[in-house]
Amino acid sequence: MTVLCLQTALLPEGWSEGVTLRIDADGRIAAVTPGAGEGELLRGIVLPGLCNLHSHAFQRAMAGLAEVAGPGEDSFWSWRELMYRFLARLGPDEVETIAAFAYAEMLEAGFTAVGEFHYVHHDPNGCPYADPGELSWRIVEAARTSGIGLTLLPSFYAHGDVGGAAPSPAQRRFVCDLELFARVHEAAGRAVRTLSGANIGIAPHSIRAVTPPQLRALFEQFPSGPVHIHASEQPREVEACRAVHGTTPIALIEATIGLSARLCVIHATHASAEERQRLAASPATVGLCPITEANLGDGIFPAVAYAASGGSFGVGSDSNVQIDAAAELRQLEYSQRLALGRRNCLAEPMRSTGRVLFESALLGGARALDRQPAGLCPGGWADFLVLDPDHPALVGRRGDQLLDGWIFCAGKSAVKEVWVRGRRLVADGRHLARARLFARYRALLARLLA
Ligand code: NGQ
Ligand code: ZN
Repeated sequence: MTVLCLQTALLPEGWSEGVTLRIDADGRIAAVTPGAGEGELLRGIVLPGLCNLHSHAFQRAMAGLAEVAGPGEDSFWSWRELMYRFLARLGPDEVETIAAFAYAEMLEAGFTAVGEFHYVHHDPNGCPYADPGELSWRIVEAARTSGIGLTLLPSFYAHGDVGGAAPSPAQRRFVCDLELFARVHEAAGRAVRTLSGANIGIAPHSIRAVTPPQLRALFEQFPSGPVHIHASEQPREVEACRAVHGTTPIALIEATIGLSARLCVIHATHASAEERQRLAASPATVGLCPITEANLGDGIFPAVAYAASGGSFGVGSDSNVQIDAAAELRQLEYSQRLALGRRNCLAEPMRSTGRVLFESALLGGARALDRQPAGLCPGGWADFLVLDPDHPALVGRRGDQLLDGWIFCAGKSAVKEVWVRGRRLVADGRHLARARLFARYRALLARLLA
């Protein structure tokens, strides 16, 4: 049993001082006792760790490399071509090296778990590896090395566009039929079961890559665990869906598998007002990726209207162009301010915007990755971060001002320690294995970009 005394902590019931946290041998919280003051003192501000509900880890290695204007107008679609070209040079070792370092960076930034939307299954020619779970194993090994909590979401991808179009040559690495996918998923499940704190779901990639009958078959074949799907990120997808199916992507998903608590709709940027209402009234979550959506020019999700109707959401770092939990929440709020021309958009009257953003993403992220209960409470994983009480953006602050200072001013520079399943993985803002993971990552990048 580990016993810690948290100087200041955000508990489900609110801010508390001198909290004694008892953690059992597998890293779950056994007891939380506010005011008890027993145990090894952790100086600073303790927050429950956030789930990063949507990552494509390999894209971290191309961060910043798609910021040069092309010959024509750049868009999500031209970025995707560059991303495919970059991906063609990555094999299993490269995927693992990039993911391990990206996960260490996520931990340093305050994310204690990641939902890896994992769609690269085969070699660059589209041939399955000898073990169809090869790349799933690599993601699991990256999570093991870094210590991050993993929700592995093996992705099913069959087509190049809405209506069952053939995949392009660059998409061959993603493609499975239902039978091959079952083998990939089974191997992925075997890998996941070797890792404490890991779970598995499915990720039908999008209604571009998956037909409605395939979506229904997957939902039935895998009757438990999270179901993540990209939808309505770009107007072109919505138009193509209308043309082929006579309806919009999220309505099509609802008609096919319903809007259950298992479902996390990634992006939903261009959801219609009706789809947005129906999502908000359902137990499904929306996975917002505010930094990537800004970077790719996707558009602005109407988060204020969605949250006002009770919708739940979490955040993801998606393309990993930047890895910073606080910055995702800040970008989400700022997108609403820019669109609406007002301030403190996501908070109810007289509440801290940082507090509302943080708690919404905490609960929504845990639901989307099926990692409940969220927050520092008995039965949950002992996953938390410690903000530096001496950071210039935090000094003199109390209560929710600390969250506002972290989210709107400091960002990841204020993250001092991160603990996952009761183990300290980040100290003084640096992952304990950073030097080794970075040496490998740097050598790989030097080779890739030579
Ligand atoms: C992905 N990323 O799966 O990496 C996608 C691009 C696609 C984003 N949607 C591929 N941001 O959607 O076709
Ligand atoms: Zn994505």
